[in-house]
Amino acid sequence: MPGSDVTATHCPYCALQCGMEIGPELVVSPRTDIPANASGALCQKGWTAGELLVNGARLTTPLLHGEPVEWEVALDHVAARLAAIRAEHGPDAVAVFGGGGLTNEKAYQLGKFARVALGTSQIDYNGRFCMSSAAAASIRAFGMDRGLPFPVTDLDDADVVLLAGANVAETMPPLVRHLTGPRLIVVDPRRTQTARLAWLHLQPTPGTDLALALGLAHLAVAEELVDEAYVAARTVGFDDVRTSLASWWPERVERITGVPVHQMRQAVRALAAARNAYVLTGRGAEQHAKGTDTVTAFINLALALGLPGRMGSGYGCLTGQGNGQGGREHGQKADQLPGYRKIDDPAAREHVAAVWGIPAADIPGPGRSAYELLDALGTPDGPRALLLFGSNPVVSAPASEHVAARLGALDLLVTCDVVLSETAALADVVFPVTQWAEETGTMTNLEGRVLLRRRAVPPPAGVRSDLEVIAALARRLGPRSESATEFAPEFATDPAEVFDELRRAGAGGPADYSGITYERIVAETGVFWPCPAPGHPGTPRPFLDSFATPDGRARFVPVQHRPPAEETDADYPVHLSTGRVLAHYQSGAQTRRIAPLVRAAPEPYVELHPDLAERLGIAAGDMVRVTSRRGQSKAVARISDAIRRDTVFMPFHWEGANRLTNPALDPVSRMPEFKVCAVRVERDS
Ligand SMILES: Nc1nc2c(c(=O)[nH]1)N[C@H]1C(S)=C(S)[C@@H](COP(=O)(O)OP(=O)(O)OC[C@H]3O[C@@H](n4cnc5c(=O)[nH]c(N)nc54)[C@H](O)[C@@H]3O)O[C@H]1N2
Ligand SMILES: Nc1nc2c(c(=O)[nH]1)N[C@H]1C(S)=C(S)[C@@H](COP(=O)(O)OP(=O)(O)OC[C@H]3O[C@@H](n4cnc5c(=O)[nH]c(N)nc54)[C@H](O)[C@@H]3O)O[C@H]1N2
Ligand code: SF4
Ligand SMILES: [Mo]
Repeated sequence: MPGSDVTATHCPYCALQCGMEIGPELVVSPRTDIPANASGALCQKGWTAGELLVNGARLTTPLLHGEPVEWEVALDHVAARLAAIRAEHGPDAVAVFGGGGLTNEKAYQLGKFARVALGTSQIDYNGRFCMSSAAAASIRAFGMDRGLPFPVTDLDDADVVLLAGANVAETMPPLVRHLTGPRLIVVDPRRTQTARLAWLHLQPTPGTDLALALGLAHLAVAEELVDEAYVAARTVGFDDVRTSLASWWPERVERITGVPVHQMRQAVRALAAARNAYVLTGRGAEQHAKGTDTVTAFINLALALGLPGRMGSGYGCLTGQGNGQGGREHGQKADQLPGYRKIDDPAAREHVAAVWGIPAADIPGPGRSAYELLDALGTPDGPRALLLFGSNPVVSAPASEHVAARLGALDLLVTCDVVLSETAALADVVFPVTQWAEETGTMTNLEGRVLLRRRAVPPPAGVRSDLEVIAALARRLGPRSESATEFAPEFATDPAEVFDELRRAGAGGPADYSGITYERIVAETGVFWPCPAPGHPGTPRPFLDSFATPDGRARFVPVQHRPPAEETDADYPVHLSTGRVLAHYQSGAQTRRIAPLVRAAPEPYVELHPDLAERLGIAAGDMVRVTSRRGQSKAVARISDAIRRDTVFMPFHWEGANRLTNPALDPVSRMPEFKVCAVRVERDS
């Protein structure tokens, strides 16, 4: 147990939410009581996380047009501008953008702030860029979206795990310790660190996973590997899917994906022969304009093999951000109310409105999705003001130059951040806020385990918490003139108080936290939702008895392959894919300010195959110009035979990669196509 000068908390970064202790001098060490990293592992980012707390780049004073000002001046200015914009253009002229790194308490409060204090329908968050396609597919198939509907430690005992588009050796290194037993099948256009650990590496052309999953399912049917008893007992809709698979014979799939038929056969046979097997998807398969259908095709495969809802087997999505799971449950999403309820469900509106103390009619309807919201900023019908909490879209949104231009067209841009990110640098007002170990709050990790991230150090003088900023603005805005209520609802600033309200607002919804308390989280090393009552043990494996559909059965949904939104042609002959490296996190706002991480990964680069490089006259270390229909970006050439000849790869942790990416959206999830577009690659002479 940690001594009094050591605080048990969790990592500031990814969805694994490794347990860590922060000791004197801000030394970070792994906890051994949190199952995800009980082996004592942390990644490079985790080990160096203490530097976030002492970093010289930290903001400690509000900025108004780039100049330091007093808090009251900045808050008064923002509230007055918001009130004026709302009075002139209506409540939807003010928009809110949140993030999956925010605690549950903040995500909840942000949703309430938008609907109650601002009265706007225009709120969404960066989770649309992350796992929204997998969430949509899981809801369609299982009636509920809990990324992994099982503890990560279940993976330890698997015989076979298929990882489609996830490079966990770089994105969640401690997870690899749960994957050393099983045979790994990795689907990735690059021979990544993860693919190097694999028993079988399938290396498709980017944007063809849907065809691949259909081909694998076709083979399962053709080779009579379908678990007919499971399909009959636990699912509906298989006949239509069986029919829809008929045209996806393996030779055709090989032509589309480039994956040899014999490798597809090996993969399906291994999965079917295993006693315990998992199909897991990451962003590589999901961040496409057909991501929802792609995940659906992988779920269909898993269902045909009888995996989901059985002890020791299953389908799961590897959620990414620190609170990627909880961030999508409590109402910062355009179409959602707390408890993972639908905003257009009359019963949900009544329940939440009662907790908020307003009439249900006062809750605005669903608004625009993240990219559509950014795209509408400053247009005649779009929002004129944006409040941004915990995201850096100038670096992380697709078609980022266009997004920066839209941000520039606003009458008012306000950000809350810990550093002056590229987006904060464009803002009219920046509020400096507390971060992870300076405040307490709950995070729900990729397993659906609700964790307590505790305050370990006092915040620097001058900063306030996101909750305090929200409360201060709400107080200044007062009651809405167009609302039926006369009083201004309260916005608590104590995380524990907000959590209690969140539990009430979400009670009865799919993501029911009402039985979870801070005390229980500590005593039980986390509690899995749903946990609908104080005495309820929590639900590590929600689908063992039945799925969350009305009849308890999983749904097979027929889907068909289609090409990427943008195909290569004579002008843009190469596929670009994007993703992550070990040392940096997301837009890099935090990690590009930490010296050891910058040493490990100092600059943006383009990875290309030696044959492609030779054809283009490019040598290792050359400056390369990459051009798409959206824009141009320069980066250093890295030559590697780990990537396909028809594809180049760029990490998106620096401004640049997203100038190129295609904002084509998935029709269901509204997820942009980050993982494939067409580019031209030239040596920068
Ligand atoms: N180091 C680090 N770790 C992180 C993060 C970070 O920024 N840095 N972010 C966190 C977050 S928010 C997330 S969402 C997760 C993401 O975790 P991952 O999904 O593992 O990360 P990515 O690198 O985006 O994508 C994974 C792989 O998809 C491959 N890929 C590209 N195109 C395709 C395709 O068309 N099909 C297939 N099958 N694969 C393709 C890429 O080559 C890449 O190796 O990581 C989390 N952990
Ligand atoms: N090309 C390409 N683009 C991508 C992806 C890709 O694979 N390829 N992946 C997408 C994915 S999966 C994701 S999740 C997004 C993420 O991209 P972003 O949404 O930009 O995420 P971060 O870089 O984590 O931004 C978080 C910001 O919040 C700040 N911050 C940290 N803690 C707090 C806090 O407590 N409160 C507040 N107010 N601020 C805080 C940080 O300093 C940082 O500026 O990028 C997406 N963009
Ligand atoms: S794997 Fe994720 S949670 Fe664990 S130390 Fe690294 S960034 Fe932190
Ligand atoms: Mo993400």
